[in-house]
Amino acid sequence: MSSKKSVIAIVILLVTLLIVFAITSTTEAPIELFEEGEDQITEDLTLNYTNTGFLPENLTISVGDTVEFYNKSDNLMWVASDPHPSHTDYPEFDQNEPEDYFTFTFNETGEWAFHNHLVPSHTGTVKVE
Ligand SMILES: [Cu+2]
Repeated sequence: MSSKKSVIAIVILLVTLLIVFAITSTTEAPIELFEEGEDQITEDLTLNYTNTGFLPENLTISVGDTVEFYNKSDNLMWVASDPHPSHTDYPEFDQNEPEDYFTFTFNETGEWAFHNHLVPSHTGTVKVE
């Protein structure tokens, strides 16, 4: 009788451990994904061009980071560094033609003001630290 009871006790203990493990693993998994997920990193290095301008208007990144520009507006997007129209502040930081997607890796530290070459009043700044 007592051995049957200890078997039951062990089974209950194992089931309890399984439940605890299941709960901890399901609550920990999303947190881990949120902290290490690529989506969040990508989001920080993304600039969306909208009908009212660039969002966010100012972005701070680390040297060597790649920023992605997405055209979500009804206008054409041609990202280029200031000043308009010569783009001499950071000549490489120039899309050179209108495209709905532009990606640029910032290898120079500084505060780089830019604009949409086709709508120069739409401006932004990428601060590279
Ligand atoms: Cu320009």
